[in-house]
Amino acid sequence: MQSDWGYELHNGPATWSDKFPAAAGSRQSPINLDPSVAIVDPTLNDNPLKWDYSSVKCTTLLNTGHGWKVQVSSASPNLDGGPLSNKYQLIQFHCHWGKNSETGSEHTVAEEMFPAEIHLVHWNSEKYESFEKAASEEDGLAVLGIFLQVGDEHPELRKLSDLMPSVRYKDDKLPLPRRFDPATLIPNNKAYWTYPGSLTTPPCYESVTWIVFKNSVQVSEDQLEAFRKLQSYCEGQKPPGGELNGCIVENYRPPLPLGNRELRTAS
Ligand code: 1SD
Ligand code: ZN
Repeated sequence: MQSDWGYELHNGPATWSDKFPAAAGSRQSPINLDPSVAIVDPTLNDNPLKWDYSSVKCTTLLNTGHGWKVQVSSASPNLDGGPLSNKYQLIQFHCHWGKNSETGSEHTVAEEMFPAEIHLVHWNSEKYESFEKAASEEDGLAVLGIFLQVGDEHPELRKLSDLMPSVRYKDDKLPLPRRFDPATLIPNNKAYWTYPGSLTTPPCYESVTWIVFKNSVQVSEDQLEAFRKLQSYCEGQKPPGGELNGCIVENYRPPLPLGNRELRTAS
């Protein structure tokens, strides 16, 4: 079955608020991260942002029809500090990318796009019972955003990019055969921007504390090409046509206004 939203003209970001009213709100994501409007808030370092994924198991690689996603099992919280007042737990990570390396990221930096952006999605497991309950609460989710830049191959990500042909079609999934460490997706320099925002896909709930790293990590053009070969329809079905012709590319939402929100950085 085709999803009722996507990234083409007829079902793309400009149409989402017809079916998902939150998409028209004033706390939406992504945004342009403009260094000249960021407020320097040294108190973000009073209790530094920290993560520990040592007990996390990355279980399944899935083609959602909108991208690839890795499902994670984790018994305890693994992210806290920085802008967060509670402890959060990793549930999944996924990626957004373009049709070529000129486009792809959701957040922009001084209006510049990166070729891709990874999202590590966490839920507030100290305050809420489940991801589902947390997903629509104002302090329910925390997402770490990481920009990908074209350069050297990312050796850990290769464990996923090599598997893309096995999840070519929507709903294809695969247990991950080798241990994957999500911490390798985070740049060595931990500087970040943070602001209150939303899911960047329907239902666009305004529930996310965004933490986007200033430094990017490198991936090879071949690794991005492997992502671009994924298809948005199920195996055996006819490609849906439309301008993307069933290819999962351009799966990013363009930036929305910051409005009267604060964009903060520690230094
Ligand atoms: O796009 C993802 C979506 O796939 C889903 O994972 C959601 C969390 O339920 O998060 C959004 S995003 O805001 O992390 N892009
Ligand atoms: Zn995302």
